[in-house]
Amino acid sequence: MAVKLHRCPFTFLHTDHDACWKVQKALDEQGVDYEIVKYWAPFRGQRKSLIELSGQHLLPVIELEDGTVIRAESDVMAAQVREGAAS
Ligand SMILES: N[C@@H](CCC(=O)N[C@@H](CS)C(=O)NCC(=O)O)C(=O)O
Repeated sequence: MAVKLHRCPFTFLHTDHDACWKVQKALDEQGVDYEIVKYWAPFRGQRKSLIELSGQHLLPVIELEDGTVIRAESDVMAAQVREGAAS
């Protein structure tokens, strides 16, 4: 199983105002091989599988190959990725 980035469906902003993009950019910079899992459900209550996985409803979430789930403020997640947390 590859690393999975659970994220919102669109990252067209490509700015640091987009929490999902910030983390995806850090994964790209680190050369991490990952799969994207998009959540189309617009409402928090509809993200049942995300809540089951991570215990909360916000994106992004990183799921490591060993099943470890990483969810924190996106700035913190990006820093963790740059420190090698997903490598
Ligand atoms: N401050 C949080 C914001 C996270 C956030 O709002 N993520 C968006 C996707 S980019 C989301 O899940 N929005 C849906 C919602 O608020 O229910 C962070 O930086 O991680």
